[in-house]
Amino acid sequence: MSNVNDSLVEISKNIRKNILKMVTVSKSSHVGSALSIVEILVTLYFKILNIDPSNPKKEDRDRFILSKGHGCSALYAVLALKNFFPEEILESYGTNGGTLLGHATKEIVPGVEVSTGSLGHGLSIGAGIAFAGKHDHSKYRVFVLLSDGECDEGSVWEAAMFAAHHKLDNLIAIIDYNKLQAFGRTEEVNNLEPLIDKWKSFGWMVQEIDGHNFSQIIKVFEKIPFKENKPGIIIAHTVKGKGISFMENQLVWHYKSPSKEEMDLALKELSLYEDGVY
Ligand SMILES: Cc1ncc(C[n+]2csc(CCOP(=O)(O)OP(=O)(O)O)c2C)c(N)n1
Repeated sequence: MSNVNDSLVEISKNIRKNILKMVTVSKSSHVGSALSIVEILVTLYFKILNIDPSNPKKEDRDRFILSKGHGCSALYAVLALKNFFPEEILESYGTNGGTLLGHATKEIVPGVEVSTGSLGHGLSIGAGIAFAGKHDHSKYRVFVLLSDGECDEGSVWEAAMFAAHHKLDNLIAIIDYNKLQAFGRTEEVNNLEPLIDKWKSFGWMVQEIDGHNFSQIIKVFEKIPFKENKPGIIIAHTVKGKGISFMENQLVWHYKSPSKEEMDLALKELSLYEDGVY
């Protein structure tokens, strides 16, 4: 493994630690959803996106939209580590009077481009921003991270048609394909397969990766645009609850929040447990 990947692995461990603490202290849901997207977010924010934490509204910045807004504890942890705001603010996540709410919220959280949480809207908003970018001859790119369950929404496919029609090769969607939703397996709730063929038939250039493998993630992002005049989509195979053995692929961790003991156990697995630090 290269040095670059080593440092991304270290950053990811830190992000997982912060996610676990945030959801435990606030007794909130969606820990599995957040753990599923850590490597994708870390690669984007620490290697790929053209962004400046000291100037979050910089005109030519790349735009990132977390369409699966319920996974925002991961985004907040990444934004804090990237110095968009002080790490201490993470402690207020999901608490009364705090600024970090349980779904991604713009304006009050520096670095969050779009408020999300109601699933199925991020791609439409991203397509609109990408369309505006083309119109203005801007160089920025728009990245939208969706969940698999979100693809049940008709609005996703409306945006898919719009983006292909308008040749938005500055738009890149990523599907966090962890195969679990809130109440069941994706294939049982509403089977998405053949997912790759569906996106291809909508006029998108499709790439498929392991969404926890840094080499694959970096490589695919470096290929953008996948093809001139076509929007790109990355189907990232992931594991809900990734990194914590007793949370991996377990539906219960969509809604359940960890107890203090479960958090300690999880931090021990990450080798980041510090007795008494909570
Ligand atoms: C429009 C809409 N309907 C329902 C919900 C409630 N909800 C929150 S998360 C979720 C599904 C979770 O599964 P998935 O979208 O695949 O995301 P994951 O947590 O696996 O990343 C649902 C139905 C919502 N947030 N928005």
